Amino acid sequence: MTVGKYRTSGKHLKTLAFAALLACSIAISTASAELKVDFDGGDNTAWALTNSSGEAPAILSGGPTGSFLRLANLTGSINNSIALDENPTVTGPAPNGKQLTFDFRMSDNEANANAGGCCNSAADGMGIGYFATPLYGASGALNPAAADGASPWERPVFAGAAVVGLDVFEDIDVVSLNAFGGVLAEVDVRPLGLDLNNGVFHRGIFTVLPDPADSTKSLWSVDIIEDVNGANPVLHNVISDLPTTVDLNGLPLNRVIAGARTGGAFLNADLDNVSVRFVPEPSGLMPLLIGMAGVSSLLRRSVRRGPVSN
Ligand SMILES: [Ca+2]
Ligand SMILES: [Ca+2]
Ligand SMILES: [Ca+2]
Repeated sequence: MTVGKYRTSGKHLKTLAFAALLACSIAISTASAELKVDFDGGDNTAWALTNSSGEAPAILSGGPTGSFLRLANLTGSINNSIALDENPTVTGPAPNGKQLTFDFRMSDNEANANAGGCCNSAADGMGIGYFATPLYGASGALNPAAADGASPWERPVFAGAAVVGLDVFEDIDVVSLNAFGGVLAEVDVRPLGLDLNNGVFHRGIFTVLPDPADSTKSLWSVDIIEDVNGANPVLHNVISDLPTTVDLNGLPLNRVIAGARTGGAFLNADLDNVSVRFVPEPSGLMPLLIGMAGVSSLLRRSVRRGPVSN
């Protein structure tokens, strides 16, 4: 199936509804509140880097969409972050929902071996999400993964945060969704045909929408557009409409923080095109949302829970 620009792997209607919603939100985004950081002069939100161990993060030029942030390079024992300031236009209650998108690129096992890394596997991975400002502050540099005993970036289980993790060690490809200090879901994406660290940019999309059946809950999804800058990008529904106990009217104030880590095995971990937007007012989108809720209840996929190798 082809939905707009994207070929889909799921071939079901949820994808169609999602893609339509995404297209609408992109089309409307110029007129609605949005956080945007692209490292090419288009940033509307301040950010700061933290180098907690190993080599420092750096802005590099020459990516497929201009400059990008290299959070980790192919050396050992790195722990780095980028913390965006709270952006008042996309923080606080989001009764119609909210969407975080980010482009990520990680290098493969061969690059790790060529750089002298151990274990026949790239490592470790990266993560990105929302961090509550009462706990993490509203501005300035911060690496919540830096404290002793803190969660690692590729398995980002932080209190007062909702974070997507991308874990590739040891020779795995696992996406996790973590919130409130626990793991909501973890998915091995290899059966989807998706390689998280094949050296090209993929686009992660973390969407929170109202749960039409329960106002005390919301529906959380993670989708990945494989090879987003390539000739044939593919949309993968990784986690679909997971009911989660968050009332969007009570969504706390928050800021976006991302980070990456290496150990005895290494990877390049790159980030570009970070955006956050509210799902627009329902006037134009409610038919889509209603349709989406209808088909998703029919087509909701089970999410693998419990232990996946980490
Ligand atoms: Ca860029
Ligand atoms: Ca992989
Ligand atoms: Ca791991």
